[in-house]
Amino acid sequence: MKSLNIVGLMGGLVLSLVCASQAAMAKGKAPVYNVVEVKNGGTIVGTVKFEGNVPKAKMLKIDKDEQTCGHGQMASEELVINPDNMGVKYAVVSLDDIAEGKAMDTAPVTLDQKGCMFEPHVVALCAGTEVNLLNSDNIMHNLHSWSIRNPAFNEGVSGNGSMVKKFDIPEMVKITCDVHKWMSSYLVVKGNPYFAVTDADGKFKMDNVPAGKYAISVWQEKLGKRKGEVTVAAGGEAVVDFVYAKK
Ligand SMILES: [Cu+2]
Repeated sequence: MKSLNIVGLMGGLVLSLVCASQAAMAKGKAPVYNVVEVKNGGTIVGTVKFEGNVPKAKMLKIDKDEQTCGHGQMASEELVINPDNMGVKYAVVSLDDIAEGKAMDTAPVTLDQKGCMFEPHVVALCAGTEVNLLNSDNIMHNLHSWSIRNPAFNEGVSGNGSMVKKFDIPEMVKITCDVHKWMSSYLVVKGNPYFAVTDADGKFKMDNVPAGKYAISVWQEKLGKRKGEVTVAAGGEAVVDFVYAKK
C-alpha cells in the first residue's frame, strides 16, 4: 500500500504528493503551534478515495439490549466507502507540521451514543476542547477512553445521561462502550486547527491556510496513514486527492 495518486492543479498552484510507507513515518510529538493573523490565506480542498472493489461492510452482531439496539446486525462504520464515487468517509486529513496559522477552535464538540452506535463515528478536535459525551438511549452505556497522553477514563453513563471530558494533548483516542462490545469511535485530538474529517463523498476542506508548502496526511482507522505535500498560494485553492490503492 504505497502508492498515492495525484491530484489536480487549480489556479496555477503547484502541488505534489510524495509516497511514504507507514513504517517510515516518524511518530514524534506534535510541534509547537503559534497563532498568527492569517492574511489572504488559501484553501485546501480534496477527496479521499478507495481504489478497487468496495469491500462488504463488516456486520456487527447485536446480542444485548435488543429493544434499544435492534435485533440482528448493524453495519460497522470502521470503513465506509461510497460505492457511487469511492469516497471514504471518516478519514481525517491534517497538516500536522504547520508551525503557525489561524486560532484554535475550542468550541465544545459532541459525541453521542445513540441506537447503540457512537455518533459520529469519528470526531476531530483541537487540543483544549471539551467533549460533550451524550447518551441519547434510555439504557446504560459506558465510555472507555483508550488514551495514553490524556487522562484515561472508564465510566458508566446512565440512560439519557451525559458527561463532559476535556482533551488537552494531541492524541488519537479510541473510545469504546464496554457494555456493548460492538460500539467504538475515535476522538482525534490535534495540536493545530488545520484538519478535516471527510464526509460521505470522501470530501474535505480546510480554510484560512497561510501561503506555503506543507506536509499533508490522511488517516483512516482500517486503511492507515498516507502522506503528501501541498503548496498553498495566497488566496488560492489547492486540491489534494488521496487514494488508498489496492495492495
Ligand atoms: Cu453501549
